[in-house]
Amino acid sequence: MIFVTLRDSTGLLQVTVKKGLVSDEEFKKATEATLEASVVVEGDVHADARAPGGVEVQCTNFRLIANSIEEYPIKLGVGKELLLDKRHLHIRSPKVAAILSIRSAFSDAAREWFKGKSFHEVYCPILITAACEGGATLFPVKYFKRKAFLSQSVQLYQETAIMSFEKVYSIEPSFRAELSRTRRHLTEFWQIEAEVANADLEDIMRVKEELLTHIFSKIVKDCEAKFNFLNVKFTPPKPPFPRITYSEAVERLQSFDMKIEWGDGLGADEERMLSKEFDSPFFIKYYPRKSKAFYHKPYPADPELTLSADLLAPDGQGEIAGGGQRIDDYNELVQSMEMFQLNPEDYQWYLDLRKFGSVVHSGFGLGIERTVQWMLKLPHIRDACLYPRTPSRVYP
Ligand code: NSS
Repeated sequence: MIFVTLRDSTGLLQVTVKKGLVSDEEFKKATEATLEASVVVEGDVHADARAPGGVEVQCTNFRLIANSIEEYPIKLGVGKELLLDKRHLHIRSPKVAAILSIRSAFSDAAREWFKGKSFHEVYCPILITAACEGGATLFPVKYFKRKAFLSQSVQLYQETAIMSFEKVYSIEPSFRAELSRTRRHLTEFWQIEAEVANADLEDIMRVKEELLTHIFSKIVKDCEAKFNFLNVKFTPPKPPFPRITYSEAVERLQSFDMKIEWGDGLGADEERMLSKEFDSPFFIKYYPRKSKAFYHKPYPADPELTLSADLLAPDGQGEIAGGGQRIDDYNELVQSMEMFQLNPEDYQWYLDLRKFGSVVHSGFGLGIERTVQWMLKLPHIRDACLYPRTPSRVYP
């Protein structure tokens, strides 16, 4: 008798191929089948508590469709680099598939929430000419006789679309030529981004909070078996998420003897330290102007600060979403561009939005891989991708 473990999109199934129950020719084929061969099996299903899924199929008809023509390179104990080089094969592993399907459920749940709240999905360009998040991390692309870049965020284009739709969202890739080799940086990642007309900072923080609350509760219900299979316990955090200010964050860090001055950006170490203080995602708001991108609206009561709010996840994960209120005044935006040494000429279309009937508006971007990494306690962000892209990896 031969035991075959069969895998399809629904999971694993144990099959027994017994001499006498199949033809001699079929039995021979079953003995020849190698690891990862593709086969078709017909048979009778029997309950068997020892088998994965609690059932076993006794085969009555066995067809070998295609055998492996070399030894399968992925075996127990192979190193992480080999698994990444062979990612095109490793994604067949039920563990990888479970992570990827939770990620897929994540964007499904987001779409469901946006739809219920009358947001319009917009599809923004990836080939762009003006930086959203600063020139240092732009990927240049030769665009015929011109120079273009890969999008870092669809935000600026979403800001144009709210003038038609008021509430928009997009689920699109972002690219950053960041040489950061950390467990939470990719050069290509996906964001769920939203932009809302007539919404201020507090409004957009609530949108972020409600969206995530919906995603978390929907996923744990719909993907319960996958969480169990991955042996991950995830308890959806309850809103409202705690809110602290940037200045409070700096004071806390200084009280832990971390070397940080008011005005510095919060790096990975600072975020990790702060995120150990909370057991649910939490907001940090009012970041200083110089630590944030040019489009953030200064806080009217203290123009050194911005009407911004990042969302950080606990357990050492750190930032998973960024956003806030945008500058809606033409002159203020031109001044800000100058302050950040950007050329207003490059942003004519973006400035036009402030010339012709500007409105108060706010938005955010949520990193999908970072959030999935946190939910599933993955050691590295690349585990949350079908094909991770990092400074040292664009293959396969
Ligand atoms: O740079 S962000 O903080 N903000 C923006 O791009 C805004 N323009 C979004 C908006 O308001 N529409 O990036 C947003 C999120 C951030 O919180 C992370 O979760 C994720 O995007 N992110 C990354 N994930 C993986 N790798 C890298 N390098 C990365 N950079 C940002």
